Amino acid sequence: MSPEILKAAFADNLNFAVGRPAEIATPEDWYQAIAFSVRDRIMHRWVRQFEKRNAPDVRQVAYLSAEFLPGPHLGNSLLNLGITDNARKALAGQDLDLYIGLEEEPGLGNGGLGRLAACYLDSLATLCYPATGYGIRYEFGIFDQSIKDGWQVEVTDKWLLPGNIWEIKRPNFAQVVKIGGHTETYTDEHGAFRVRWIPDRVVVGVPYDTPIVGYLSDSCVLLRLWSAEAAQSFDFADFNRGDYYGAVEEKVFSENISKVLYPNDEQLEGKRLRLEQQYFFVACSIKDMIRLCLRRGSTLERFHEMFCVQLNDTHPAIAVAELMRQLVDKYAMPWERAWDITRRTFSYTNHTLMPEALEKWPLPLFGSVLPRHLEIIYEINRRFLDEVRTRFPGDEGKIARLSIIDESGEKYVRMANLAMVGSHTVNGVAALHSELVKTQLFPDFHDLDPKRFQNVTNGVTPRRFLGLSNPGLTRLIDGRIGDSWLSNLDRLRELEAFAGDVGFQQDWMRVKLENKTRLARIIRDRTGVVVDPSSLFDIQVKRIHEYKRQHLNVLHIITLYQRIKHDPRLQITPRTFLFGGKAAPGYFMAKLIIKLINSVAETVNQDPAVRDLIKVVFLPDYNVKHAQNIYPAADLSEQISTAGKEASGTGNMKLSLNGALTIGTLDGANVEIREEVGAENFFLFGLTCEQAARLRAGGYNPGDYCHGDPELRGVIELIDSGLFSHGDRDLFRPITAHLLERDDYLLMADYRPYVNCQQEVDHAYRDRHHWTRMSILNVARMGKFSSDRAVREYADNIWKLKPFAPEA
Ligand code: NBG
Repeated sequence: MSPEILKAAFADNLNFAVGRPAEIATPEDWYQAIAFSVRDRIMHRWVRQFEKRNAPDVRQVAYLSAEFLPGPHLGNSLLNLGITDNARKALAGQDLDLYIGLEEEPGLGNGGLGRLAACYLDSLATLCYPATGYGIRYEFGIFDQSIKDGWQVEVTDKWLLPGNIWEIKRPNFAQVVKIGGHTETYTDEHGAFRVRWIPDRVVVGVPYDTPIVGYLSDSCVLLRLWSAEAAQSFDFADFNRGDYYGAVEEKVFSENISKVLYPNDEQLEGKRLRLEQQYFFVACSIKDMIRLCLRRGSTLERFHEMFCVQLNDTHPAIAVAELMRQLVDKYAMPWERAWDITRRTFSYTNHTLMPEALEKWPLPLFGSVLPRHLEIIYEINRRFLDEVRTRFPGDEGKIARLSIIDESGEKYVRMANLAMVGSHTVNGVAALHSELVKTQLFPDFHDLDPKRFQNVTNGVTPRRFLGLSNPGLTRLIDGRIGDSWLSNLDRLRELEAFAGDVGFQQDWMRVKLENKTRLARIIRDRTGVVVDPSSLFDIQVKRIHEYKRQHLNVLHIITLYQRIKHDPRLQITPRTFLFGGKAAPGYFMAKLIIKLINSVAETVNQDPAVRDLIKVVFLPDYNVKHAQNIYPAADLSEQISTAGKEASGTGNMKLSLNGALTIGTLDGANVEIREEVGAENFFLFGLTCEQAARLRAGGYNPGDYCHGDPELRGVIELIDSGLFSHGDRDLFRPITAHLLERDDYLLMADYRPYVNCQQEVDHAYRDRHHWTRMSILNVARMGKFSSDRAVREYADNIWKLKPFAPEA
């Protein structure tokens, strides 16, 4: 696509799609014109792809996920189409990056889980797999975070306000979804006993389609997001009776279903609307697949040959019962046959061991929203438990644990058990996590059928997270090993040969410094804090959660602060500590940790005794867009969760891919990152998962650690003294009291090893050539963590999916 053609396209779209001649066009208008032009270029791939995907013998994957976090589209689409440079030329004199930066991101996810789904779409498209991502078009995505007086304030997200050029509404593929009501039995025309569901509400799901284009692949996949609308905009019966408001009310009620994304970590139990959301998008998606299957002239007997469906965590697990309902109730298929098809269709990825995130629904609530599904689940469960009884006669404990219904107290439907029973394969998201899924989470299912368990270690797309975010490093790498590594990340290995090359190291340091200088400007503009780009950038960006232990990082900062105060001549490596991340609005401790970070920042940054040796920054509103500016500037990546708690992590991969060294525990994918980059290029500390378990089993007493370590005691006392809280001695007491009395996440036990390890970091950074060598080796050895590798593993081992042959 030559610059001339693009230039003409921009001008045309500015005139005809945006309707603003160049003389009066604002940057927003230009953004739109460019976006329309890029979308046009994607369109013909999309049309061809649709035909190919729906050809009679093609099997495709449907990735069902309540969350997708794609990030802004324009920059990435330009990169993937290979036209960024020509677009720049076409805009001679104008600032393409300014326009790219104007795009609102679709924040349709909380964090790692939604972002992983987006990385997988990028890889599915790049590798030419036939795929559709199905999800919810939330009108309000994850809240925007601002910081007032050190506290998080949630502001409603308004991503759709400026309009969304990347989506196309498809009212002709809308689906009707039933909710509530009751069931009835009847005898059909063949004399067979049947059940029907009489709902008390129906809503319409309207799909909005966004094409996701692959990297230089000529291919794209479809992201189909469902939006809820009222069955009729007006109930004319009510309207004619004069009840105008009553009629409108129904519309508002229906539209509520796709209104807002629920922030995770919060107590979701009993949130009816959340269950309705899950069912809503699952029902629309299953019906859409059935429609496509029948449209291809196939019978539903072959459903599982046309579609494999991946359940991204348990949020879409109701799909198991919904497919059964469709096959048995609507298409009159015998139960056994329908169950066989269902089991061959689904596979399930588990993304967490945290008990509070394992979804369960109170039985009465579940039955009132989905009465028919509850009956179907009972029948699935009855048959399943009968099988279990024959294999493990008399083991009632096992039966109770395997049951889809939790009957230990108040009754619940366990979504993870439903997903397990209804899937042919379950996988965890890192080697360690997949082991824990077998041994801790589902040991009884593992006894029953060990072959069903697999591991697929997460991966991230190098396109967005290196090619797009870090053009400086990309150019440097291209200059040495060519540019094919972006679609074959293993080729980064070739950089190993240059790890000791002083010239290359200098270029590497220069790029890092440029990235840090850019981030320093952003920090100054957004927070007013001035940081030194030559200091060590120590970065922890991720959701705020006690298990991720941002407060352990804070304890280290206060330790350094204390040391500097005690010894005015102390020499340490100057550091900038950067935090970013949102806390669930209802998670008190997480919000207090944000306040603590900001309070420590305020005190430390202003204290002249610190001599600017340390700076602490909390960058508000961490999201994909901001992440893209942060990763390239990191020297040190904080991956310090309590071992056994972080399923995988993906930020750890993105940071390392951008040349940061990791300080981390043996948790999640850290274990494999360390294996790949080499123990000598990784700062390891802390308890292992087994040690943590033993410590807890032996009666952990966090107070002992504190009393036995004067420095740690000093840190806790400093927090309790009110120094960071304008004299308020109680403000942070919930944190310190928890640490001393319970310390669920073992910060006290890991404190000393962590602080000592940080000292090693401090020393290592002084030898810049050695540090740079380690940084180069980290990048060179990140090939495994490409989402291309992960998607290939899913396709080969779980979905049994073949890519399209490349076009001639
Ligand atoms: C998250 C885990 C992360 C993991 C992502 C993607 C949930 C429920 N889980 O460790 O906490 O990297 O999933 O797999 O959001």
